[in-house]
Amino acid sequence: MSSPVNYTLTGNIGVIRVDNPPVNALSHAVREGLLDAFETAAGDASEALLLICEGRTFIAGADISEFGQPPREPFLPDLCDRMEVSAKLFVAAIHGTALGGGFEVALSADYRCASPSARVGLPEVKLGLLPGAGGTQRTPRLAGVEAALQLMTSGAPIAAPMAGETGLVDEIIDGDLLEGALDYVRKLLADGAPQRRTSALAVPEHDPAIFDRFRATLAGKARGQVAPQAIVDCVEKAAATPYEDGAAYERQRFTELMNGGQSKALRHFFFAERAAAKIDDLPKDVAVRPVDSVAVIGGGTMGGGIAMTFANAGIPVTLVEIDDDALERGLAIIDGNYAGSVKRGKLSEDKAAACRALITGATDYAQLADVDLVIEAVFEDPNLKKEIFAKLDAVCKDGAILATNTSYQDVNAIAAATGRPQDVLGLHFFSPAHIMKLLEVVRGAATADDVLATCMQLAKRIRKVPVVAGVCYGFIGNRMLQPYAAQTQLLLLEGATPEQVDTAMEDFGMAMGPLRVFDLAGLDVGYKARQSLSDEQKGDPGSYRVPDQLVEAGRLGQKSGSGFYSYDENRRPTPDPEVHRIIEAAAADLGVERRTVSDDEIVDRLVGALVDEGRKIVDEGIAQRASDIDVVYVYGYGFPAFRGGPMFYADNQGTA
Ligand code: 3H9
Repeated sequence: MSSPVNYTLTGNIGVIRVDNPPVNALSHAVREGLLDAFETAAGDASEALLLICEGRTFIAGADISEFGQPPREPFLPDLCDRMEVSAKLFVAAIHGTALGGGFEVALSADYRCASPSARVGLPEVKLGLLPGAGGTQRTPRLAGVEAALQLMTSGAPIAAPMAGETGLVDEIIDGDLLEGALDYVRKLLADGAPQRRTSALAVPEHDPAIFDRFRATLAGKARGQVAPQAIVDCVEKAAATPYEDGAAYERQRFTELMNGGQSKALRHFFFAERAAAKIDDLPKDVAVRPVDSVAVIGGGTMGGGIAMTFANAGIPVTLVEIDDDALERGLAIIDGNYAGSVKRGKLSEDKAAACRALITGATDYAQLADVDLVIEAVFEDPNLKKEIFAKLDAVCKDGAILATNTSYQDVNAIAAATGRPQDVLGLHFFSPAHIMKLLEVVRGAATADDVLATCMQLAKRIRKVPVVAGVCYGFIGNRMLQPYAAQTQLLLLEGATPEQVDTAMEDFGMAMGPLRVFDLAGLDVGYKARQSLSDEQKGDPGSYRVPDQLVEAGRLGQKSGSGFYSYDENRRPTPDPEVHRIIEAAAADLGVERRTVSDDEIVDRLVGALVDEGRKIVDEGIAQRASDIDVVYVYGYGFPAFRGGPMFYADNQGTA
């Protein structure tokens, strides 16, 4: 088999090319190929070496699919050390993304040049790891302690020009990268540029208190995660000891993390996210429909967020409301959201203005005659939705995709309101829609393959993570929420308090405890939904008695200043004795004897409720695979990624 690494001489420059699609990951064969190239170069006429990659990117990291298997030499840290001591000037030329081990290879070069569009980063923390091939030791030597900590603990890549400012990249090359990089190497040789071993540089001056500052911030921001704290330890070591000692320490901590549960879970999640984008029974060659214009029906919080999502991806959007007043209100919410993004530094003023300019309003369905995709986002009234779809059927062009953002309703019944059910599907966004990454793509019984394929591809364009769901009440995520919510209420009756349940779940890693979530969403939403259900449909009275009584007492959640908690003007919750009394009275009334409930029981029963429903969802074919459920819960419901999602978590608890 031919090597994925090729070495040729171009004049006096030895050019090493890595060609290992799709992302040039550092598989065993690539590591061997790189070592061979360096050995060959050591004995030939080359005066300098240039490392460059074929395809869409520079090396995007170690090969994650090899993790967990017996390691095979050459090991990456040794390879980086070997490359760094090359007797010949060594330059890396970066395009696409130089990530993780890939960027660590580049850090072992004497100099780095990059295309202006390239990005560099050390995202290992997102896999529950730390940069394990010298990255924690070399990065602070080049960029300083603070920039290094920022880069590695966030895992977010930075643009090459910014990397240039921090000293991680030496030269930005416009135009053809190979030609430009060869010229750069020739210039370095002509100038007599010295070899510059990153590991031999001193770590720049810094405030020693910075390490504890990062530790404290990360204890909040990355609650419960071990890798970010280990990264801080390694950088502190880099600042305090010679490179060799720091590198040995990094190796030890990397191995600990690699063998730990959090990294296993996060690696599972990495592949789960990518598997979710694949639809098993869809032919590979389905041609997708062009989507160059979108309409959103309904300018409420959800519709506005959806409109922003498309505009932010450069796709023009028409926002449709019933009259001018409603339209004005909808557009004003969008204006407010963009102003907020600018204020928080998430968007530049120019970018926000350009995105906002892509959103126009309409009150007349006739204006939707030419759009490629319509997303209905009005409130959950099945008859209204059907009416809207019948109207869309009458005005939209042939081939337009008609989607509903319903959270619960029957997508097949909505599709049946049109004469083209093959063009109809659900696109279920999560609130706030312009921020949350999850998109449930609900496949109706008649949804055409190309409609589905188009929406899966479109999801990536609008930077969402799509998961396919079949039609059932609540699809994947909200269907699982029902037994979770019911179990939460039973725990309260049996003896837990709202604050105990929330704290136990937040300590487990949930972004927010269930009762705080219910208060945020508004307790009246569920209350209203329950009014149309029979007693049998409502299920165990214990699962809704307390929330019903809270609503009847005017406690609707955050918006009314009280729900399961009392809220101050900054919406900060405090436990409320009145709620405890309501719970105790409901328990007495239902004949439930209260007892001490442990935190472990809370976690077991709540996660267990999710998993049990998740299993049914997979068995019924509503989800394609268990790992899709993990993706839904992490991206849509704040389940901790470092536990891999509910299904992975359950798999790792043993059969019992
Ligand atoms: C590391 O480097 C540790 C070292 O510090 C120390 C070692 C001792 N390995 O995401 P995409 C696959 S840790 C194996 O859809 P995009 C991916 O599964 C690593 N496979 O493309 C998918 O396969 P499939 C640090 C990988 O264009 C296909 O490539 N590096 C790897 O949207 C396309 O991926 C990272 O964490 C890999 N490293 O995004 C970077 N990367 O088609 C992880 C990708 O069968 N990668 N695949 O589903 C990424 O962030 C994105 O893939 C990237 C491209 C931005 C590069």
